[in-house]
Amino acid sequence: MVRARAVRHVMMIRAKNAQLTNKLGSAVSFLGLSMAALAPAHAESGWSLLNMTPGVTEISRKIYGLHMEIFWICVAIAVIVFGAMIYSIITYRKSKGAVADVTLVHNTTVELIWTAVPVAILIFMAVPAARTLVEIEDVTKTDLSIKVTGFQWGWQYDYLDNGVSFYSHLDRKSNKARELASGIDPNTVEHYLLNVDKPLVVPVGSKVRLLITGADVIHSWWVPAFGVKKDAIPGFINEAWFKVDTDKPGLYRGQCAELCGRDHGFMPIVVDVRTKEDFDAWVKAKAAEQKQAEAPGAAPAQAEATASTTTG
Ligand SMILES: [Cu+2]
Repeated sequence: MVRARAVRHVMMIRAKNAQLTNKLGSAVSFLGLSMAALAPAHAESGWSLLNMTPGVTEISRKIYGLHMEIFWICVAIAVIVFGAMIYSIITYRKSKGAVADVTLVHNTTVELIWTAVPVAILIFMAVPAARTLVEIEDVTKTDLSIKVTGFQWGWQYDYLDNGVSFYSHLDRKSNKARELASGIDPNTVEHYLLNVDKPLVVPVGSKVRLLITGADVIHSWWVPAFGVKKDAIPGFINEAWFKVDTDKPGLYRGQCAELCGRDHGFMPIVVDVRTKEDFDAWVKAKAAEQKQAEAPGAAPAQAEATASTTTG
């Protein structure tokens, strides 16, 4: 019966009753609050801010789907269990002359049922979850590889296919406003602490592989809209991938999600997702600019690049 109920609830979700889903989802989805804050500007408001967002990749939508399916299963179980409990407490209370039913203490059939039903529910949840997990880990057939290095406190991006490499730091406006007695109201700074000087630029509709590592301590590269959150650990290379829907170019924001020291809160991530043509043009220009900077006689640019690494 629990299973039938669960299936019915899952079907409800598939009917995409978004409003109700968001309202109830919000009650338990604490993490979703910050995730929604990182979503693009056109994001929803009100109750839906408390839930996860479906994101802009197939994987992120699958993760969202799993989140909602399992949420509804939990709701169904809670309704059944607490319903039975509250009903029993009220109906069979001592003051009404209720006497404990001792036959249930060792009832093999009941014990079998309350073992089998949870196992069935767990399998019902584990199969789609495992399938999605395998897909998340599948970094084959990628179009582009980028090495992401977290450092105190910023990100370094190396485009392994074409040699483009740069550092990405908190933008100047946020950086100024965050200083003590800066006199700047953070509310007046657009995308306060969620903006960078140089965003990671990627093409839309391409499978982008990230090789994630850390230069000093453990950081974590987290962009909710892509369904990607991967630790950047010194001495290890973690892999992740994302493929943004072809109709969803734009700016997507994230943050370091591993407490990494004093300025942990000041190393945001911005991904600029462009059309393939725009991306190709950007890579070409960036590679040329870099080549020029590295050419003999271009010492100032080189010095500046080195300085940015050391000042972090
Ligand atoms: Cu960090």
